Amino acid sequence: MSDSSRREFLGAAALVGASAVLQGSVGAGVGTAAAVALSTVFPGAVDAAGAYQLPPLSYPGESLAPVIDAATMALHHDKHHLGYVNGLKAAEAALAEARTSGKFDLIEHHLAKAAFHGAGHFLHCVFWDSIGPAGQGGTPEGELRSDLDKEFGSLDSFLAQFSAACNTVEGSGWGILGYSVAARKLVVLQSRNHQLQSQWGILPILCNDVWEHAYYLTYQNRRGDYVKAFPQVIDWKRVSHRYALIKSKV
Ligand code: MN3
Repeated sequence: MSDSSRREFLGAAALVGASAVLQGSVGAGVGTAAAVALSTVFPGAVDAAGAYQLPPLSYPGESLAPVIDAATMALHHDKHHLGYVNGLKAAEAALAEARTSGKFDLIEHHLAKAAFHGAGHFLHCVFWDSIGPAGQGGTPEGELRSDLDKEFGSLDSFLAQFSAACNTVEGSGWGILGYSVAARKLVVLQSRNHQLQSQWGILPILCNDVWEHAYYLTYQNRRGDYVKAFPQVIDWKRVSHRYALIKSKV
């Protein structure tokens, strides 16, 4: 993929903030440097050669129970997320073909597909890297701890805002703790579906998937119960590490 088409895709996926991190590395094509840069923000999103991949989980799927049951983890990761990876690859291939044909209605169609599957792929990469074995996630560390205190007053106050975002997003969507590259501060926001983000220039640090497939087997329609239990599976060590890494680069 060329430099310009990759930037165009990132914009289409409403993840334009990532370009601040990626600039300077994607010019050489999709190589190791680009893969490393992309994986800083979206862990495991691409393999060493830069191809989109389903990132392997770094913990047993059953270790998040009872907050997230094993069957939900397996279906969510192995089926739902894989669908986004395959959908993104297919959309990009179709988009390249449509561009050479100059059929603008087709380009628009496949851009929408790329936005949907691409945003789904990238946010799920952050999601898997935000969670871990139940009750073992510790507390925010280092710069993340001090910045959460600065922006929200306390960890409890942040969690209250984050949970409210997760509970009130309409339909399917996400609650996201993000880093605003321009404002240089942490923000809580919502994203409906994947691609309808309420703010641009934000790099996701921690996110919770509140599509029904993320919790329905255990919680059925009780999204609030899932959201309330979710902090028990946040892996603060990994989230804090990613935040420090991102902040050092943008
Ligand atoms: Mn999902």
